[in-house]
Amino acid sequence: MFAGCWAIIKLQRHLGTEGPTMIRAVDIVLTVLLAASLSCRSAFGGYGMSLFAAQTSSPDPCYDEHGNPRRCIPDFVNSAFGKEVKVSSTCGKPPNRYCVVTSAEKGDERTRNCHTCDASDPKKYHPPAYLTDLNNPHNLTCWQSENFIQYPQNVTLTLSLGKKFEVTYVSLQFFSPRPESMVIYKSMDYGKTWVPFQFYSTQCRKMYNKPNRAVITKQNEQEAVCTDSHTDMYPLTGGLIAFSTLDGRPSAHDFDNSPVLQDWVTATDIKVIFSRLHTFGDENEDDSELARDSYFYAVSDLQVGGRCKCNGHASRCVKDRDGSLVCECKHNTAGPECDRCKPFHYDRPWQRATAREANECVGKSNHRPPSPSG
Ligand SMILES: [Ca+2]
Repeated sequence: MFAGCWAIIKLQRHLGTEGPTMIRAVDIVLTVLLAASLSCRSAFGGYGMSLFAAQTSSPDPCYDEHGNPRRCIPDFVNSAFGKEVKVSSTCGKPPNRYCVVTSAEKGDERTRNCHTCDASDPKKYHPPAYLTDLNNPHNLTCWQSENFIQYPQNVTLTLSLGKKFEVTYVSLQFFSPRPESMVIYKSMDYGKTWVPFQFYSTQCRKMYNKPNRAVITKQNEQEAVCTDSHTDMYPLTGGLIAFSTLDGRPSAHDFDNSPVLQDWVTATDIKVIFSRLHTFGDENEDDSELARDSYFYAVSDLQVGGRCKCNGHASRCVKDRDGSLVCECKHNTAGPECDRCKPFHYDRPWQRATAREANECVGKSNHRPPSPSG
């Protein structure tokens, strides 16, 4: 019943213990608020509506009270919320039996309760849409894979964010035990190429040819590491995996001046690959069918926490005429990420805004914007 709340508290603890920067501390608080506010957002037509309300009730955050430009950033959001996730395996087509293993504690006797997954019955189906729907702790909805898909055959979840985001964390709340091995990837070019974000495995070297818990230095800040944390089979349900993109990266405290990390957190798409299941070692026994029906992946919530990437030149993202998500650029900038100067404003090279300097684009006839709304 309180599994969802527990997950948020745990996520908060996870992110909080490893020295978040000031910016990220704010993000964590917002993460908690976000979970509470998502229900309101969906009731009022979602993301756009709540931002619209914020926009009309306060002055433009991209300019100060004197009309001078200043850095502005879009709200922290769960950018996965309501988005489609493409998955390589879902139970129920045709209908199949699956068995949930429970035991009060590690070492206790295990019991199996079997059910049916059936794509033709909404009450018994576990579609991918349940990964990114409203996460109601009182009524958890789960995506579930087919039974016993084991290495080298992977199960893949792919999520397109629709534009560039600066990702603070990727989290998965499991209904099944967490995988024995899995990888989180990101793409910066809408899924053409992928780079690993993080590896999780009880055997990093064997599965991914990576050392376990390698130290990140200034020289390899843009490198994915492998860890055996968060890979225990217990808890059998409700386990969380939360990857914080800046955790343990030396330049995180100076993010404004680190193009490497600004690049590292940027993603248009996220992909999660489950490589190996945990088993109790009973899958080859006499009653192996019953045992095999107990092994599958089930996830109740996939979140990608972050901000629409606008390089400090927009306070919100909006849908353009084609329905694509774009930054609402200020400071005489243009482009989907406010990543260039708008025409006739090339007197100074484009730059990302920092906390100290808005770095607005300027033109010959217009060295200050005519009005805050311009
Ligand atoms: Ca769900």
